[in-house]
Amino acid sequence: MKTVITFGTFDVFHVGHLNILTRARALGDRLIVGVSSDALNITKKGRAPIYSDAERMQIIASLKCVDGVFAEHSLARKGDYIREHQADILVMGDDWLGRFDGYKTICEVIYLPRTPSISTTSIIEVVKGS
Ligand code: C2G
Repeated sequence: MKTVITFGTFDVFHVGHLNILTRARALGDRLIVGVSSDALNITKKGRAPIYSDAERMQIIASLKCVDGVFAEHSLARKGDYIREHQADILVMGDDWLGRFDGYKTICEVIYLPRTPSISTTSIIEVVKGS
């Protein structure tokens, strides 16, 4: 039984998010997703996400490819989350390439290519401009 773990904000859920989650799940037998909390986003990006963490977790938990979700409160606690969920593989998009190599001592670390031409930021820009 191989457990895959991944992390993200997944704000204004789009097909790029779905693609990485589907591909992450295909690398193992179960997929656990750490959804970053609103407070973490305010620290990390200087603004709250459009959707609250409760809503983002509800969306992610409803996906066929996802077996469990939890709130990610701190970027620095990734090692604890990996151990708590007994993850064998950490998957991240390649915008994070190399950033999590330190966890290779406790699990396999795989970076998957991002889906081109779509992002939460670009969706927000289009909606704002309309
Ligand atoms: N992603 C993707 N293709 C896109 C957009 C996003 O593959 N077009 C991936 C990202 O690479 C990431 C995941 O979807 O692996 C979630 O993206 P974000 O919501 O932007 O997550 P981020 O804010 O980078 O949070 O601990 C790490 C953070 O919580 C990651």
